[in-house]
Amino acid sequence: MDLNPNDLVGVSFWLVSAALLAATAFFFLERSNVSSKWRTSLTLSGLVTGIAFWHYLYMRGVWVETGTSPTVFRYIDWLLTVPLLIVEFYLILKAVTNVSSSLFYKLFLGSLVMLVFGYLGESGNMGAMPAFILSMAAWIYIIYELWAGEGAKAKNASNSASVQSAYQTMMYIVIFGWAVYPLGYFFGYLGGGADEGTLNLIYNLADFINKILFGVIIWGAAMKDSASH
Ligand SMILES: *C/C=C(C)/C=C/C=C(C)/C=C/C1=C(C)CCCC1(C)C
Repeated sequence: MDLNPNDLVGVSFWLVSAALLAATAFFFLERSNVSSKWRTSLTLSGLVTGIAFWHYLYMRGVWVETGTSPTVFRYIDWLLTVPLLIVEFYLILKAVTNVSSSLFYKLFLGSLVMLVFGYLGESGNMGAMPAFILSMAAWIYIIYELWAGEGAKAKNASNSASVQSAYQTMMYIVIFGWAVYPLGYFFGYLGGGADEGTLNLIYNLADFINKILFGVIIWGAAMKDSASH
């Protein structure tokens, strides 16, 4: 099916797909411009945008053909990319300081709990409200670990200004950039309001920030740190 030029939501799926593909190429190509300890972080960023690109092709198809939300594809995408994004905190800290592997498990499990309850709520396998509360609790737990828990302690103990500033910006993305999704869930399922087109437009913009910009911040820290050694 052709893309209707008046279909803003469809066009946003196309634009974000193209940006995700370009970002994937960028992160993999830039691996050779940073020191070796940063390469895994860039690989992960490239995997996140690559996985999302693949899902966007299908999500755009669902939207263009049916005009409905591609919820299942979105959740499969989140299930793969969100744990990878959150593990980036562990990796950038590990590049410059000693950090216990328990931080890795806490962030990883926290993100899984957040998404599983979100899906149970959206798919109708669980009440929308209890699922929302449990998912919110997991997200708040992640923020706590990053802001004041083990992640914050490791960040403060590291002597790398580039990692500290990247960590800070990434944490704000997890707080403000990620807040778009629970707001969407809230208005979509509990507040009884937002139409599917608006919701998808907002989700697509949020994905651009939370997947591409997030990787670009890590790339910036990696370039700075690599140049100073
Ligand atoms: C690339 C995709 C990203 C970063 C997706 C992030 C998704 C979330 C932070 C979703 C969070 C939710 C809650 C905190 C409560 C309601 C249910 C969710 C799953 C929408």
